[in-house]
Amino acid sequence: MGLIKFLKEKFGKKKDATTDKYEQGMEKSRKSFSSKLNNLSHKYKKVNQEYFEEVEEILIEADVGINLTLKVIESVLEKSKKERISDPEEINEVLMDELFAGYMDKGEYQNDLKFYEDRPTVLLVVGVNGVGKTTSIAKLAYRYINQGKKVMLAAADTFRAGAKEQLQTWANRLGIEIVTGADNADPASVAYDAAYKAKRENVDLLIVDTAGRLQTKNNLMAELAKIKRVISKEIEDAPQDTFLIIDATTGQNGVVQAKAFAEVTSLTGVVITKMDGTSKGGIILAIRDCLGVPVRFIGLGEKMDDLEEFDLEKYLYALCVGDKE
Ligand SMILES: Nc1nc2c(ncn2[C@@H]2O[C@H](COP(=O)(O)OP(=O)(O)OP(=O)(O)O)[C@@H](O)[C@H]2O)c(=O)[nH]1
Ligand SMILES: [Mg+2]
Repeated sequence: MGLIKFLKEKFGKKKDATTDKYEQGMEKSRKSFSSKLNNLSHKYKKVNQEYFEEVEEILIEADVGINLTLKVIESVLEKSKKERISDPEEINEVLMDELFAGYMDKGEYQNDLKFYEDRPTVLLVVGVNGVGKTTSIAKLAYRYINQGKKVMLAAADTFRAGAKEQLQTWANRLGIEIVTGADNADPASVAYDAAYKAKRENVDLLIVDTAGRLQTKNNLMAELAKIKRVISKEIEDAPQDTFLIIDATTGQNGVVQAKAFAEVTSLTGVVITKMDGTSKGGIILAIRDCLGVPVRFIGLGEKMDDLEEFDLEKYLYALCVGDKE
């Protein structure tokens, strides 16, 4: 059974709350992507060179990225020849299979954070300004508070005016502790204080916000390395995770940012925000293809509970199949 059929069977009949959220949040992407593919399969009776060229265009327009697009088209072409498939709808099934395989081939992944009995989990959050860093930190904190975890925040972005206050507001709203420093203080000193405190107060999760000044690559690299070093002095193996926040509406620019950050520090995951605000939902596949790093969570709206653990099947369902108009 092809992937589209499988997804229809799995999610089409009885939908859980998260599938519903994916469907609603990705409405713009779906309208653009799946309606274009559908139109194409009505336009052509049999696939030919032009058909594949049009599919290529659709994938690129959806921000799947040129590399992955070319790879996927090549495998679809190969399969269509080998298995003598000429029906456009069947070809679209093969296309979906290839997109799915392209993500999975990059290796095993677990999206949810891991917690430890004997020490806090520390999550370092990086990303340029305006991408939804603060909101995503608040959403992640909210998620784990609801799971009964003790969460603490650290405002290690001491550079940008107002960053501390913004995070403080969220900490107050969520009723959790936050560690801050003076304006322009060494971010590593804030991170160290927070790690020290988190360990002694038996915190389950410490989320550290950082300044994302990509324009000074070497400084950023040194700053993040120092933050990681001081945290690991207090807490073994910490930070266990480093998430990069990427705004889906920035398209290929987001992919460029991701590459740049991957050069300055090792990332364990990406959070894609504002998926609800773009019609180019393919960026998730492009990021995974370029970095190999999994997309761990996606932002599907502005509300606190509009952050979902990334699920490849639900994502592809919402992108290509879902029936919500
Ligand atoms: N629709 C939508 N809006 C989002 C999402 N995530 C964040 N936003 C909005 O994006 C805007 C910027 O979010 P912030 O969290 O302040 O971004 P930031 O990266 O912390 O920004 P600076 O601290 O100013 O650099 C806010 O208006 C958020 O409500 C999302 O998943 N969907
Ligand atoms: Mg912010």
